[in-house]
Amino acid sequence: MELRVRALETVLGEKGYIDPAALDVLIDTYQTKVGPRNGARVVARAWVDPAYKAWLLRDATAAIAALGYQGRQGEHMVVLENTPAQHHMVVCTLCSCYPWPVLGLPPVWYKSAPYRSRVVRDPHGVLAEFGVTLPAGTAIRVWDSTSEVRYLVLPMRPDGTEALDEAALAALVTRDSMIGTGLALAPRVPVASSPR
Ligand SMILES: [Co+2]
Repeated sequence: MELRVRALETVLGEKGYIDPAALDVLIDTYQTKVGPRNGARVVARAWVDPAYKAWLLRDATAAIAALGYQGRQGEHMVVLENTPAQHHMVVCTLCSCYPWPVLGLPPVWYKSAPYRSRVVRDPHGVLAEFGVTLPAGTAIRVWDSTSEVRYLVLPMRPDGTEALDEAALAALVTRDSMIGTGLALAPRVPVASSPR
């Protein structure tokens, strides 16, 4: 595959259809600038700022763009808020539609046929395979991405994070927690505080 891509790139370059410098910029963008850290910053902001969260749930595309994240595959964003009663999971049953500006490129399993077919039929089972068990009263809703609408899950803020600032909160937000196949991480608490 790598050789075929290289051959194709060479041919397209020689014919003048692509600019190798532009290609380098694109590759660098997706390797270093676009990724799940962007989405994590969006989630952390929503956790600390109720007005931002309301905006995010009302008009995700604009609220996310306000933090500087926009572009291809993120033109029409919808944010789904997880609550104790409702857990959201995202899939693209047709192919691999995914919100690039906030999550980067999709993981291999997201594109795999087993995930795409099974998460619809058995979301609890798929979630268990990711090591996540939800409380009995939590319903799961699965959202199918389309070529137009891309979803970002707003995971629940973990308990014991009241003292954390936005950057520390963002570090708890995993890629999977924003797809719905994971939860935000619990904060690392000090083992014991020293006597005063
Ligand atoms: Co797709």
